[in-house]
Amino acid sequence: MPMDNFDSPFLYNRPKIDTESLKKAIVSKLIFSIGRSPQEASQRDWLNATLSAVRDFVTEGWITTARQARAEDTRRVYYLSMEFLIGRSLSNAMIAEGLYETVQTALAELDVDLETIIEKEVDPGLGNGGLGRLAACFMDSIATLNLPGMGYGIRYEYGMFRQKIENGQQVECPDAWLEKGAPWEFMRPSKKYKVAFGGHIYFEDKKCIWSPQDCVTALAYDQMIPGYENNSAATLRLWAAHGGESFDLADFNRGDHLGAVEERSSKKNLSRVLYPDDSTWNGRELRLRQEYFLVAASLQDIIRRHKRTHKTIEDLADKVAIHLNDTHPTLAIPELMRILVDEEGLEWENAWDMTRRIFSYTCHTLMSEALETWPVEMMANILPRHLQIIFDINDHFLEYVRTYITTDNDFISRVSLIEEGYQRKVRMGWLSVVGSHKVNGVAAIHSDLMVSSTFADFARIYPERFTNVTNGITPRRWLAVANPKLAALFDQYIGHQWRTDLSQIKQLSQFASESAFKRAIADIKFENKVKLANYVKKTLDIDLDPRALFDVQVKRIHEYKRQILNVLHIIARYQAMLENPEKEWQPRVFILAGKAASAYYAAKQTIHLINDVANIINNDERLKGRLKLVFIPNYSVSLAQLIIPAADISEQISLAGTEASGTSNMKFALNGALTLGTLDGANVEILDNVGEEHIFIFGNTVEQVNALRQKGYNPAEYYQQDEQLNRVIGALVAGKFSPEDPMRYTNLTQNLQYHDYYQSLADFRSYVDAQAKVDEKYKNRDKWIDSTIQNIINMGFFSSDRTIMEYADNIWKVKPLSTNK
Ligand code: 26W
Repeated sequence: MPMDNFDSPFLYNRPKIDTESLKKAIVSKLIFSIGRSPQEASQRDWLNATLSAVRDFVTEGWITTARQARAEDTRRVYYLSMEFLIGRSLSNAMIAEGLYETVQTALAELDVDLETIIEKEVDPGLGNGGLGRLAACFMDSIATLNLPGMGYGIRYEYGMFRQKIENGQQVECPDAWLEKGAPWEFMRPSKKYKVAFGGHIYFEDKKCIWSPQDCVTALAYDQMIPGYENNSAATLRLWAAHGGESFDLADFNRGDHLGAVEERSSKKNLSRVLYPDDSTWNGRELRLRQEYFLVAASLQDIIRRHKRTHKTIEDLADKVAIHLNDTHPTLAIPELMRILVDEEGLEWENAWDMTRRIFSYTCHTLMSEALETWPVEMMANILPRHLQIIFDINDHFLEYVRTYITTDNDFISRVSLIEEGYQRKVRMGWLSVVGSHKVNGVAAIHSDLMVSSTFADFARIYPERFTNVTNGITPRRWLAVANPKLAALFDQYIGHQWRTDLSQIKQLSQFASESAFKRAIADIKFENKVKLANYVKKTLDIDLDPRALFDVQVKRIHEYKRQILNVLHIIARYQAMLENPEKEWQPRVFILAGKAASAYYAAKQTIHLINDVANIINNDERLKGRLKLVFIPNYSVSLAQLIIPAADISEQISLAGTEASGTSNMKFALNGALTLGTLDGANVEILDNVGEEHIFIFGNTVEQVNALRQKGYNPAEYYQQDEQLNRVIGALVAGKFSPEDPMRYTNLTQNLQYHDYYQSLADFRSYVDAQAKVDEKYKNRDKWIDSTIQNIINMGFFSSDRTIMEYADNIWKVKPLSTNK
């Protein structure tokens, strides 16, 4: 390969570039790549020129990494995910390359403000929430640990919709993120594959032949993921479907935005739009096609790469690990079987053994409605050969179950990969478990619940297959990039090793009682709050006092996450303040943000309610500004980077047993917010790490939740017995927050009064009491800062570097490449 002979004096011991040379590099990009002179360049032109100048630095290390992986011929891991929420590239890349200050000075000398252009970069919204952001943190860790790994995803032309709030309600707008250009990506014209759909199958002797009806071309676009100061970079390869007609934005705006895209989509429009549903599954045909598109293109690419350096496919399982990020890419299991058996001519048993050694699977949820199933009929139309293979896998599997486990027919029908009934369905979760050698949950409590509930039958069949890998976050983006002042403070005290070994953050404990250190922490938090307050003033024209306690809940809007419980407490506080206006109330600002799936009525109502309550509270002068509520529109990775460092309280209030892990809980704690949370997801491990004096835990445990459900949960018992709750519900029923339309929340309140599936009313009292403790603690600012520090210094465990090393050692069996430095 010509690239293997590529050599550059800069590849090793690259000299740090000086300001003058960097200025030249940026101006040269501006003129020769962008085609603008410095005199006429817009801020965006400067951004693009800077991005491509910085990109050049990463590219050298990227090429070396790829060459090294080829030369060392080690086992590699491929991370398959329908979502990657990578966030903006520029700041992260500058920090990874140690270039931040030099770029800042170079641009300043060119009369350009770095902060201004950073804010202009698009934030690619190629994911819904936690699962997509986790995949991005993992790529960052893979790059930083110099692991031989690569990500595969889809280059959606329209990412997660942009959320606007009009008259208090969510309005969805298309996110045409590519329109402004994507200077960070590399198009790979030589990497294209055909992906086939439909048609029929027939047999020639014993050999099965699939004769597809149509086919789409997948084109590769690479995103470089820079490793932190290690002169290496990982690749995230995103597939775009080729061709397709235009897309009617007017239809999109009219409401049924997915419907509009789907109808107009010829089969070639596969990568047009990301499905904006988080935790619900709705069986749309285009989604099934998207999933197969990702899988088919990625497997062809993986096998092509393998064959380039290996004579045989037989050692594929020694050289390749493939990870399934939830069940969305699970068609890779029958697809690999198809390739091995139909195309490579391997025996079924051999192919199956290889397949199982290659795949591993992470389950990210316990919600039954999120478990993917596809109608057999739909799969028969779109992927007839894959359906046939799934039936064969099922036959082998059920035969095994019958032989090794004495069991009844009920058990067999429960574990069958095919759900029987009026409409037969393929159970993708079951297929993932059967086709993988390891299955993991994402936090200790979640992994326990997984084997005792969702996968209980499978845990009996394959007890050694199930394991836990607690999620983590990258300290580069979530501390160094998002909170540069705090990062610089830590560098000053303990050096900057914590950036690649977060356990070192514990060393700050020796300064934990020093007043200068404590003051610095408090000052930085205050500055971050001022910054957020300025943003809120500028975008929403609401005044926030940075001296107030900032209480934040930012995440997808979902009933199980219980934003409603937050609102119930805000209303209770509002009523209490009006009743006793002279009391010394701790000034509070409640901040919420998050998107609702476009067809999720209850979630949209929640957003409307938050905005209605905000409207009343923020305009009530009797409160003298001591209570504020803001809903910040269009939550995204870049907004998270602004909001999280400004929080005093992190709301993690899901019903116990519903949030698999949560990852924002880790980001908040690392940035010094105290968690107010239930014993759910990773909150449990955060409690273990920070200690109970430094966290506010409330609410029922999983056991109590289940017991309540078993005995027949009756929400009325709670609001009838709790006077304060009764008044809150009363105000809602009376339409106090929507006087112009008093019936607006009838559905919402009836649901709470008569069903309350997520038991908000059962946890109300304990939540309100915990909130009172928050106020109490905040009065003693010195003690509060102590707890802030204890949160920060005990977050070492929650680095995604630790998470990824656990995957690498225990599941993927891959080792870091020798170092590039
Ligand atoms: C097919 C529709 C669909 C789409 C996305 C179903 C389910 C999902 C995801 C599983 C939702 C998700 O993002 N889950 C979150 O994953 C995070 C990373 O592990 C966890 O921290 C969150 O608790 C979990 O909700």
